[in-house]
Amino acid sequence: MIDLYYWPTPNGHKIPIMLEECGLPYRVKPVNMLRGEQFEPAFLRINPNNKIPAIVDRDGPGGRPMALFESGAILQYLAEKTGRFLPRERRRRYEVLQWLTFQVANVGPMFGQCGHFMGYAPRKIRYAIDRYRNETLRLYGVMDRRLAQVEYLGGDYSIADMATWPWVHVRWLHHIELAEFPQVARWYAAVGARPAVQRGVALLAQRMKIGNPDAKAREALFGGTQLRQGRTVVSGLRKAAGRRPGRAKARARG
Ligand SMILES: N[C@@H](CCC(=O)N[C@@H](CS)C(=O)NCC(=O)O)C(=O)O
Repeated sequence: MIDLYYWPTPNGHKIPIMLEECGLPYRVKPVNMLRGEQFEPAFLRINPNNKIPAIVDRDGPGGRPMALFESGAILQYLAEKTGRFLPRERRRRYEVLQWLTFQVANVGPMFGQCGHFMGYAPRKIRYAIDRYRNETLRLYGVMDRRLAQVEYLGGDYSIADMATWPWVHVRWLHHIELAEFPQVARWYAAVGARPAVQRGVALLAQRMKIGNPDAKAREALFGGTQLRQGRTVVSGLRKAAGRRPGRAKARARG
């Protein structure tokens, strides 16, 4: 049995999609990140980075429980556990891992910042919007050219597609028109037609509140609770910005 620490967001969706594809038994442990549940000590012991998704595989390696965070690592773990959606042959395996890494290192962070500055930021900052939306458009171009050569990102359908599809699913947040990216549109429809993908993305869908955070959600996601996970608070950063770099660093450490 796998415990899935989850909230219905693009990063969250990846894991139930894979669990459904593999037919692995799992139980959902909702972590309401709009109410700060990602900061509860019990969850921080599973993911010290206070983010969903995370899993605890009760039947981990050696028959002992295994806790895991970071969606890319979880997808790889589940693929190795089941022998599915990640080829064994090294050349094909690394092709998939390369596109999985492309998602976690590029698509997630850039689309995420694009959505943040376009939809969530209290002030609309032109430079930030242009920077992240242009990066988002550039990454759509990369995917479109790749998908003109192959059917799925990693060659055959794989964990790379499961990681990327949920981010294209919320493209309305980034004002993306799929008609401009015909190969991505073809791939998006093919992946979205899979029953396991539909079941995965439907998990807790009624609690999904992307793009419209209330005051409590803003505090949990972007406010003081986040900053208190580190050692420096915003006012400290403001003060430090006026000091010479060496001193500011020393003070932040001290
Ligand atoms: N690199 C991480 C990103 C996870 C992530 O950003 N999760 C977001 C939801 S999409 C989250 O839990 N945010 C809550 C917070 O930052 O406190 C992964 O791929 O698992």
